[in-house]
Amino acid sequence: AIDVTLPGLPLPSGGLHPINRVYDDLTGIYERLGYTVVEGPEVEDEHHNFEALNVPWYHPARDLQDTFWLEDGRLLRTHTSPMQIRYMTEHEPDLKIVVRGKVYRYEATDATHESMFHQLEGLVVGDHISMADLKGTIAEMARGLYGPGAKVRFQPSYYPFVEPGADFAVYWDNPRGESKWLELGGCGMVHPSVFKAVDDLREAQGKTRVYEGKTGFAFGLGPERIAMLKYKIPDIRYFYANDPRVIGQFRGEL
Ligand code: TYR
Repeated sequence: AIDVTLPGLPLPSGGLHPINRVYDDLTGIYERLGYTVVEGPEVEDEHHNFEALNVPWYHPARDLQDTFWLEDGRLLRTHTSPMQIRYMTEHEPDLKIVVRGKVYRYEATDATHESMFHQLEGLVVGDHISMADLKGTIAEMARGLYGPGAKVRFQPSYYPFVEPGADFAVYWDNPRGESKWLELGGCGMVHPSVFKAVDDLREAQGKTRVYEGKTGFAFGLGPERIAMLKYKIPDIRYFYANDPRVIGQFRGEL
C-alpha cells in the first residue's frame, strides 16, 4: 500500500558548471555597462573566421595544425572573433556587445590546453572610441571580478584584427596571499581592414556601408583561466571530463 501522507524524498539538486558561473559573473559586469550579450555559430567559414579579420592565407595562425576543418570546407571556429564580423554585418553602429561561446583548436591537450575551450569576446564601435576607453573597460571588468583594488597591466602584442594590439593581465589579490598577475587575454583597437571587410559584406547584401571611418575596440579572454584560479582547479581537462567528483563540488550553491 502507498502511504500518501509520507513526506517526499528530497530531490537531488544540480549545480551550475564553474565555466557558466564565471560567464555569469562576466556578462553581469558587462550588462551593467550597457552591453548586449550574444552568441553565434560554432561552425564557421574561412571568410568570417580568418579573412575578414585580416588574417590572410599565409598567416601562421591559419596553420592547418590549429584548425579543425570539416569535409565541406567549413571549420570549427578557432576564436569568437568571427562574431565581430557577423554582428556588424547585421547591425549598424554604435554598438557594445559581448560574445560568449565555445571555440576549438587542433592541438595536444595538457593541464592548460584543451581542444575545446571558451572565450568571452567584447566589441565596442562608435565615434572617437579610444585606447583609454578600452583600458577603462578592462579595469572595470577586473574590479567587478576581483574587487575595487584590482589592478590591470597592458603590454604590446599582435593580433591581425587590431592596431595597436595588446595583451592584458589582472593582478589577482586574494586573502590566502596567492596574489599574482593573471594573463587574461588580448585586445586592441579595431583594424580599419576589419571595418572595410564588414562594409564589403554589407554591400554584397544590399546594405549601406556604415563602418568606414568608425572607431572601436575589441577584446577576448578565456573564462577557464579565471575559473581554474577561482575554484582551484589544477587541470583544464577536469572541466569537461564529467567526473561527478568534480562537478559534485558545485552542486546546490547557485
Ligand atoms: N581572438 C583572439 C584569440 O583567440 C583574442 C582576441 C580577441 C585578441 C579580440 C584581440 C581582440 O581584439 O587569441
